[in-house]
Amino acid sequence: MNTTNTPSDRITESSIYGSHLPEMETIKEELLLWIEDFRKEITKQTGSDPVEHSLGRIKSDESMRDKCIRKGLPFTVDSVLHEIHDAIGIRVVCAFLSDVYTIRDRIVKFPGCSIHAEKDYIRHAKPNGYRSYHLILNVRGYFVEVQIRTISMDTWAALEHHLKYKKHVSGNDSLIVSELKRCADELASTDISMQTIRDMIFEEGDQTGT
Ligand code: 0O2
Repeated sequence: MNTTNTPSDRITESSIYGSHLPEMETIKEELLLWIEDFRKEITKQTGSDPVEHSLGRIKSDESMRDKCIRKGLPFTVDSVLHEIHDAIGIRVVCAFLSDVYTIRDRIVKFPGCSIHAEKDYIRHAKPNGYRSYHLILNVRGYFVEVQIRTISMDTWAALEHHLKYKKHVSGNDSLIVSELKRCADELASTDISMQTIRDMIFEEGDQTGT
């Protein structure tokens, strides 16, 4: 038995992703760097940072196991890499609505990536009020789920996750469901107002040459 494993060997051995894990980590880091470089570039050009924060994660074995059970899949490398598309996850949180689409346009230009699926839950919010822009990319044979959203959308998703996501909410909980939806819609309306204010400030700046 080999007792001289490196830390990365040990992670590899204990994970469902096995020997795929180092490449998955590399893809995650490269994508985050791609976003970070763009962020710096835009901030330099316009003085306005399009990204509030970004983060990446490899879905834990525990979450993956739960997801396989939920989807009726066996907990195998094939399931987690091919049937499930968010083993690698990136989330980008933007200040303004228009930034979400600016970031989307940058991300899809990541060298060697192709778009497997794209869901605009901002223009087409989920019935419960969830909003976010989702991209499923294929990068060097691995799926990556990218979620791009505003601070308001992120706040709602985090709070809703705490409250009920993945827990059964029955018809008797319709008040909870409708209250959550109301909060999501109010935040969405605030996002539109904040975007309008930003556009007014920028237009004014343009007119005065500042
Ligand atoms: P998590 O947060 O990773 O533990 P999928 O379930 O991914 O195979 P589906 O249903 O088409 O396929 O995915 P969808 O609806 O695009 O959602 C994928 C992810 O978006 C979820 O991953 C959540 O992170 C987030 N999401 C979607 N709907 C909601 C929602 O109503 N509330 C919140 N808070 N997040 C949501 P996971 O793996 O389900 O969960």
